[in-house]
Amino acid sequence: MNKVALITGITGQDGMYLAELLLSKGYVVHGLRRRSSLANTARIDRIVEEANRGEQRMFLHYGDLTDSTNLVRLVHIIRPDEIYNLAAMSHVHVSFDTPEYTANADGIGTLRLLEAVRLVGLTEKTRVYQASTSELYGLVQVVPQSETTPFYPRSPYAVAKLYGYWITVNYREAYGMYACNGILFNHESPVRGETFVTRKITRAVARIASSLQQTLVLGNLSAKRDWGHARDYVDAMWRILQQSEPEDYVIATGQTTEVREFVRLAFKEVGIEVAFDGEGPDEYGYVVSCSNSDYWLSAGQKVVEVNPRFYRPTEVDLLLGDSAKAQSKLGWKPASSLADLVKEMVAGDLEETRRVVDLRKLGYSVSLDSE
Ligand code: NDP
Ligand code: GDR
Repeated sequence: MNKVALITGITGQDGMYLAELLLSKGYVVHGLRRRSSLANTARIDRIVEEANRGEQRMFLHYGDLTDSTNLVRLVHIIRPDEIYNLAAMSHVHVSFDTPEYTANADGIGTLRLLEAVRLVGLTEKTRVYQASTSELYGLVQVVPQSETTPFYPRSPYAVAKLYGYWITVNYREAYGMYACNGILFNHESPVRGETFVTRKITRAVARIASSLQQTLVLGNLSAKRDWGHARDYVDAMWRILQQSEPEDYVIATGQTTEVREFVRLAFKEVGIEVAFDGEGPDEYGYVVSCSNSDYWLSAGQKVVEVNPRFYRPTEVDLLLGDSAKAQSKLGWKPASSLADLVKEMVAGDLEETRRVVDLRKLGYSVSLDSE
């Protein structure tokens, strides 16, 4: 019998990679999608189509983590072997504007899902993965951060996820459920949401190189993140649910990089050398040299600006994970390097940019969204 999985957040970055992975392992995959006025399934349309060419192996259901009766009904109908709770309002900066909704979806939403499993009587059958986060460490006291490092959340998002973390532990201890937290550090890909910093940077690099954008406007350039590839990280999620005992795991690369350095690496991919000058809001990035004759950038040209509107009221300055436990118990390690990741992301955005340029050459009016 094929295993049955339910993925909440299937239309997001990780949902896409996880659905692909589970289908490749023979699972039947059910996904929770939100109703929206415009289609929100762009990331998974191809996967759904391929999965359902013969016998149907992928199913999408309307629902929302703020709607418990819907979750109970779906868990009752699907009776999943595994649930991956990836749905969340996942943007740290936005959570300062929508703190109550974030708490509802990311914190109580996790409870609703666990409670659905319990109410339907599936505590012995269904294994639950909770998408916990390195943001829990927040105001970091210990470097690197592992499963035993104390938490100090620094945003409404992280505080909501703290509740999600502990309610998962509590359902494991109280009801003997196989429920686990993956404490994942930042992971990115060409389908990363456009307002997270890596994708914002790679998209801007492609557009600036193609003369579709003048400058990249960012916030705190000194923040340091442990960035991995989403494809590697969904593999860790799956492994976490295949063990004999339910436990929590840190998933990270063990390398940390400044936002400023990510910018430099991304521009380097298109042959543009960038340097930085100034400090705080007065800092800017400028072109030192451009070795690609396709691009019309000249030395001294300003390509990066800092605007405090992208600063957060409370920031997480430094994240660096220690995934030794996952490496020894799950046999997991990241396959992609940061250099591979930057290359793949810039290539993806260049392709998108070329499409826009080509359409404009044909006389079509194509508008570009921006942050
Ligand atoms: P995305 O923002 O790309 O995807 C989030 C998903 O959740 C989308 O499918 C979104 O739907 C859905 N969603 C949002 N709110 C609700 C809701 N109220 N009810 C149902 N679905 C909802 O996130 P990622 O794929 O990057 O991350 C997956 C999970 O992992 C998230 O929980 C995130 O907080 C967590 N995480 C992510 C890390 C990362 O670096 N990527 C690191 C650590 C943890 P829609 O498409 O309609 O918006
Ligand atoms: P993060 O990711 O907050 O770590 O949360 P994000 O890419 O948003 O920020 C990373 C760092 O970059 C700094 N930064 C900017 N960030 C954004 N978004 N936009 C900017 O213009 C900008 N300029 C500088 C930020 O201040 C921050 O320090 C991500 C999400 O995926 C969470 O859901 C997940 O839990 C954590 O990673 C681990």
